[in-house]
Amino acid sequence: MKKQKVALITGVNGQDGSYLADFLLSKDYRVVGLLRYTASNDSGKLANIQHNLSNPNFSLETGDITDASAMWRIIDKQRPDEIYNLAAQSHVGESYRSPMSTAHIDAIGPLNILETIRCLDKNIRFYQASTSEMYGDTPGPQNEQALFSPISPYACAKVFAHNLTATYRKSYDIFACSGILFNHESPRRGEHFVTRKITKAAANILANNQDKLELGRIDTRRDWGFAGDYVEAMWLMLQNKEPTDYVIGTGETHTVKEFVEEVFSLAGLDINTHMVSTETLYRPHDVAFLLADPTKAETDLGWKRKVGFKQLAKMMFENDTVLIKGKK
Ligand code: F7E
Repeated sequence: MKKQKVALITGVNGQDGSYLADFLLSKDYRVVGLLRYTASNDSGKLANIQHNLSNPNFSLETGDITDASAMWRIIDKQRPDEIYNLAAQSHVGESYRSPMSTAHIDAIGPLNILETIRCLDKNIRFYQASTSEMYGDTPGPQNEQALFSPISPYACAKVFAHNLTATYRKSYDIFACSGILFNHESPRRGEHFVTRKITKAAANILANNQDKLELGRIDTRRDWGFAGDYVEAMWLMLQNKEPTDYVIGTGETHTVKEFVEEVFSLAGLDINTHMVSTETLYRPHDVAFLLADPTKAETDLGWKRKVGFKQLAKMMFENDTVLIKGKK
């Protein structure tokens, strides 16, 4: 009988972690999710994984990726075949306010995991969540050869982790790769990211809970895809013959304003009446233009996004409409 594969997912309760858990469980993996310990019994933090809690192939460990001893203890106990490092302080704006904790979580966290793999079992395959933010001011379209030019503490920490992953691959022959994922969204997206803020506000305005959506810059461009599509790419990278890094995105770019227009047209709302852009929400420096060139992933992995921009906006807006109606 074929041995059941074991995957450890850090950040399992986040958007990507929860979609990846669903995906791997559907492939008959035993999935171990890592959660950061909190003394409060906040049920909200389990919302994205609630539906898997009774699955015998799903279990949770508590620990923090910034704690090397905790990572050693958990990896030694679980002996996973694959580790997906999705835990992060992932809010770019917040990284300006909390640069040190961002560096600890996003740079030292992956180092702790890679060191454990190196010392304990070099057969464990490792996936690092890299990001299009690393390109900063580099003009698009961005592919694997484009220059990293980070302009936020978040992006600086992610570049460190990205380079470290390649270093462990080259120096120690560890199957370690990074997915350079462009923005990816879903109904499970955190409410502080711009797409979810927009879809939630539109639903709230329709329900008379809110009058205006306040945003920062609306002229920045992002390549937005569906998170559910992107977790498959993570898995494909670890099933590859050779480890290497891949850009994952849609190959389409839109401004924040275009996302608002798309959602507001679904809601029948007037952008001039219900949206305002205020400088107080601007970042010290914002990435202006992101556009993925995912040719390498499409060619090597046979991966392609399924959900497009309009479908994504609709899916998220409809979900928030249902959620807000349910709260009334
Ligand atoms: O901002 C602008 C903001 O926070 C998108 C993370 O997952 O993707 C994400 O990073 C744009 C920026 O995503 C608001 O200034 C305007 O230009 O949704 P976001 P992000 O910064 O692109 C990458 C790939 C990651 O790796 C990150 O972890 O929207 N914007 N007004 C706003 N953004 C927010 N959050 N809130 C606003 O009110």
